[in-house]
Amino acid sequence: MMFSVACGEVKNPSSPLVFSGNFCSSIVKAKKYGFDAIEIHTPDIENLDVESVIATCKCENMKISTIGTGAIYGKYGLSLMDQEKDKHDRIINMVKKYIDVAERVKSKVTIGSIKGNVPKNACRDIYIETLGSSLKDISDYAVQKGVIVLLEATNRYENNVINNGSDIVSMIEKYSLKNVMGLMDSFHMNIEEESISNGIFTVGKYLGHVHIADNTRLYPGSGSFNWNILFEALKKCGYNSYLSIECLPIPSEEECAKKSIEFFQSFFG
Ligand code: LER
Ligand code: MN
Repeated sequence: MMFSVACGEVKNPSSPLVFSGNFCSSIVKAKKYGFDAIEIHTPDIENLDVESVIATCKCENMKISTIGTGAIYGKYGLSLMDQEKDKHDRIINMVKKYIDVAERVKSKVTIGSIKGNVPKNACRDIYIETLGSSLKDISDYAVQKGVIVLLEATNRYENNVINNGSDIVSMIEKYSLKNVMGLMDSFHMNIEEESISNGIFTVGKYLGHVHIADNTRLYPGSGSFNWNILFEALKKCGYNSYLSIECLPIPSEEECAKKSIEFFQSFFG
C-alpha cells in the first residue's frame, strides 16, 4: 500500500485538502511526515509549474498520485453534463490539459465533482448520456496519452450522478471506457454504500484509488468509520495502490498529517 495526501494552493477550512500553499513545499512537507505521494488539486492547471514539481518529486523521491479536477466545478461552475456546446467543449478541453500534465508528472487524473448535477425537472437520461459521451471523449484522449482517469463516486448531496461503486462500473462498461478506473472515498461510501465491503467488491478490478477520511470528514481514526471492514475488503481484492488522505485540515494541517500517518502505521506497520 502507498500513502498519499491531498493538497491545494489556497487554504480553505471547508475543503478536504490537508496541505495548502505552493505544491513543491507541500511535496517536501508530505515527505517529512512519511507520505509517498501528494494529490494536486487546482482549478487552473496551466498555472502549475510542472518542471518544478517534477524536479521536487525527483529530489524528494516522491510521486504525484493524481491530479484533481474538482476545483474547476467550484471556480468556473463547469461540469461534464453541461448541455451548451461552448461550455461542454470548454470543460473537455480543460480536462485534456490535466491529462497532458498527468502524462508529464506520471500521475492519474481524478474526475469527481465535475460530473455535475442533473437539474431539477430535467430529463435525466439526456444528462447521463452527455456525461457518458464526455467521459468517452476524455477516456479516448487518456488512452492516447497513457494516463489513467479515476472516476469517483461522490455522495448525493454533492452530485446526483455516480454515487456508488455500482454506478462507476455501469458507466465504465456501458461506454466502454478504457483507461478509466474507480475511485472510492470512505466519506462518500459511508453515506452511499449499503455495505462497505460489497461497495469495494463491486468495483473490484476497476478500483484505482481510495480516498480516506473518517465519517465526519476529519482525519482517519477520529470518528466512527469501521476501518477493519474497508481494509479487509481492499486486501481481498488485492488492492495495493494509494490510500490518499482527503480530509478537512482540522484542527491544523500538521495535526491532521501526523494523526493520519500514525493511523496508517497502526494498520500497515
Ligand atoms: C473529491 O475527491 C471529493 O471527494 C469531493 O467530495 C470534494 O469535495
Ligand atoms: Mn474524494
